[in-house]
Amino acid sequence: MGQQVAKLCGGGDESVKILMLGLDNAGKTAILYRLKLGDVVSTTLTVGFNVETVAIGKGITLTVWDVGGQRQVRALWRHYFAGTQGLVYVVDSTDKERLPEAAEELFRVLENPDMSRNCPVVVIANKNDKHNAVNTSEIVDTMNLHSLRNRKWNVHTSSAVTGEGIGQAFQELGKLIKERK
Ligand SMILES: Nc1nc2c(ncn2[C@@H]2O[C@H](COP(=O)(O)OP(=O)(O)O)[C@@H](O)[C@H]2O)c(=O)[nH]1
Ligand SMILES: [Mg+2]
Repeated sequence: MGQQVAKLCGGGDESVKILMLGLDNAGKTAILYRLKLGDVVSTTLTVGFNVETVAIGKGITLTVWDVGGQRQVRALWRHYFAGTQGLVYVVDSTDKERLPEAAEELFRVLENPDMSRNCPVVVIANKNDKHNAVNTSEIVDTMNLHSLRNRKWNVHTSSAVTGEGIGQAFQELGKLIKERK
């Protein structure tokens, strides 16, 4: 799936930076392994800030970390935001209670001046294999995603357990990145 993602998101001559963020336990690491991209390099820069990075094909990097919690590590975010072409925001769609917190953190990321206004967002409603997963319209409403004006965004369901929906979510991101160019 890695090669497919590389093709979708551009790559080749220019470098493409994609971020995958979300609250802890949303399923980011599981999605990363599902993509079978090769080596996942983990770096802990400071307590509570564990960054995972993988190279997808030529010139494309996918960088992952947990948002939420520790305020002091947010100062480190800006370093990763500059030049980001696509954001994948993973939510646990069975954790209804934390959807408002997930939304708050997403909006905080998008408000950061180092995060380009052009950067499209694909929200992944993960854990869709579970019976108590809420549907995408409930996620859109609860997270108030319609307020994301002037930015390309979309929501896709996925399961990192079955693999369902992950390819489509990255396909959508690739499409939004290309539309923006
Ligand atoms: N049923 C189900 N469990 C999942 C899914 N994705 C992740 N998990 C589980 O949820 C937990 C947190 O996943 P992880 O990838 O570590 O979340 P992260 O903190 O966002 O990196 C783990 O126990 C995973 O096995 C999914 O799509 N379906
Ligand atoms: Mg993780």
